[in-house]
Amino acid sequence: MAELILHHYPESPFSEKVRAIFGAKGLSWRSLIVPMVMPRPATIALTGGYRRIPVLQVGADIYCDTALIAAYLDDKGAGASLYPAGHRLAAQTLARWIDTELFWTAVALRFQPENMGSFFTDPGSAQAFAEDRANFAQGARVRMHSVEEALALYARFLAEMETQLADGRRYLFGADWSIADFAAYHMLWFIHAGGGMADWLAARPHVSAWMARMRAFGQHSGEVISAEDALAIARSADPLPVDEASDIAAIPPGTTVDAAALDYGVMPTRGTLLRCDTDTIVIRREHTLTGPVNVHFPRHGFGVTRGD
Ligand SMILES: N[C@@H](CCC(=O)N[C@@H](CS)C(=O)NCC(=O)O)C(=O)O
Repeated sequence: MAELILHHYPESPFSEKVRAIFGAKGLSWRSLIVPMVMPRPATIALTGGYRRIPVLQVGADIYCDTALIAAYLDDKGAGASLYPAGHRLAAQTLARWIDTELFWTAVALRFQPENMGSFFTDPGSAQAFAEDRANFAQGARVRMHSVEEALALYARFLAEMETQLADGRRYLFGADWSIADFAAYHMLWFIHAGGGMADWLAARPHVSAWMARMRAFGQHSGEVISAEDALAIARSADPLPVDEASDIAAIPPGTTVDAAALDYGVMPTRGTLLRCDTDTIVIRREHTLTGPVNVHFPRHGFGVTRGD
């Protein structure tokens, strides 16, 4: 397997999910730090437009969205599957709910003035962030949560977690971790990174002990790689072979398509469709900086339309 290169930034919660999976599975990885705001020329050359973070690069294959990144990593490294046979449906469904609904609660809570910690180093970076995210939000179809709604939803979620963990289990669904643990972890990590809600965790000993276990996984940092080296790796690699197929009769393999997230960060990636099935959408594209690359998206939460 080619090296795992994560395009990410330290403050990004979804990146923390992947960093924790790397740590839990004992995977070595390389760290390409991108700025918290655009532009990110190397990463965009590789994805072809998709701008959400993180992105996992493995040679000339680019995996977008942590749901797909986690699925890709599942059979790599050590330890239990992220999708345990007895809890596969429940764990994935909970992870999806956390990554969508609970995310907007986390955003509302983390950006409270008393809970922001050192998220912004200076007023200039706050202004640049606000402008960048206004651009990012164009075309989004999501409902933001008010602080009141977020406080109530988070209190309820923590209470349910505390009850679930009260029998002494190590992880949400038992003795082994699942994707739901990593999804819950990155959201709590984000909410509590500012330090303003520490008493919420202190009041819940089972959640606190679980959080300490999960936090330990995120401590393993990757070896730094430059954007130039990551691009050179893509250029010198061939994308993995793909069995061409499409379950959309009107969009067969070979069609020029746009693939994009359906909720937010909807900037599309244009390329040639290689595969579209219930799991993934795979697009071939080419850029002078990267050579041919295959860009992979999960099917759930993404759409593909004709691009010509
Ligand atoms: N469903 C996506 C969500 C990714 C996401 O929202 N990432 C945030 C950062 S944690 C983002 O891209 N924000 C805008 C940006 O960084 O440009 C995933 O699981 O990867």
